[in-house]
Amino acid sequence: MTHNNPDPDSLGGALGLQEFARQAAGVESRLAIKGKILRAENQAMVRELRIPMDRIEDVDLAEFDCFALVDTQPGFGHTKVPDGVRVDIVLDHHVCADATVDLRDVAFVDVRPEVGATSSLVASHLIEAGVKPSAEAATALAYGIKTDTADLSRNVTDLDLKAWDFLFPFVDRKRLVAITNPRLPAAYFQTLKDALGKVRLYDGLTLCSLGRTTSAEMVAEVADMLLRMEGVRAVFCGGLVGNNYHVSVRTEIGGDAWKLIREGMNDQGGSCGGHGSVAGGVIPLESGDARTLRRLERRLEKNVLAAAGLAGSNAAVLGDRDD
Ligand SMILES: [Mn+2]
Repeated sequence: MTHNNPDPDSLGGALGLQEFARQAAGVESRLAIKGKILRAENQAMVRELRIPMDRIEDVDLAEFDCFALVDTQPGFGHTKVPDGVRVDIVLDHHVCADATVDLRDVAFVDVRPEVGATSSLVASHLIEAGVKPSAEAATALAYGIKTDTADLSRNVTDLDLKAWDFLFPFVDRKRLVAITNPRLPAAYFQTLKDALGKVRLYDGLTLCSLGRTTSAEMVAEVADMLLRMEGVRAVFCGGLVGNNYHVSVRTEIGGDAWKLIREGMNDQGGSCGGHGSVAGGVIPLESGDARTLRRLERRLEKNVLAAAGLAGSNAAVLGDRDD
């Protein structure tokens, strides 16, 4: 099982673990998810690689001897381990502030927060076991590494590079390109247009609240995009999906995204996690009405500015061209 609304790294890691179980141990497994596959790229990944998966609620868990969590940990806000299930394996690279995480009863724990992608960590087990991955597993793992490390540019360790070199000869490059460049719905560009109108620029720090939006992935995508602006060293981006306010933080390499999200979300409830220059979190709200949302956004902005040493500064916005 992955975290809710699985991203490429969690899907890649899960597929890699299945490959490991099949080839190194002769064990068949099923991949189960909760939530939806939301980004167009992630949907293309599932389609191109024909990733077989079930909804966790449709799986009869009593039929299984072993339960693994990939790219997440028990107790994380975006992961609900089904009642009565004992977790046997945890493969992850996130740091978490939640005190509820308890790994003492888990038989096999491999959590390495310094590694750029869970997919790299899973690939290292394939390397050690001498497993030659299928094109599907290799492509999924490689795409997981590619997305979590922004093309091997962020949070990269020697292990990520070693995993990439190992996987690349097995990767189906044609399908990898199809996954990386899918067609996008018009609604995507509408969201982008709205987001740009809500950007608040401070000295080296950019905030953007999308208001009500389509998915947590959209929040992450806008955060990634805004970090590319010249002079921007950190981005704090949020958006409401249902009654949950999702936050994505990005910093330039060497920055501490987790510190910024922790201090930004201070006293607002919810949960957050992250590693290096990437962090994400979610704040459950009692109501998703406009007033509640505005008040939350104001408190977050105040916290984030204080955390960045910018308390009291004024925001600039992306205005209309006047020429
Ligand atoms: Mn990951």
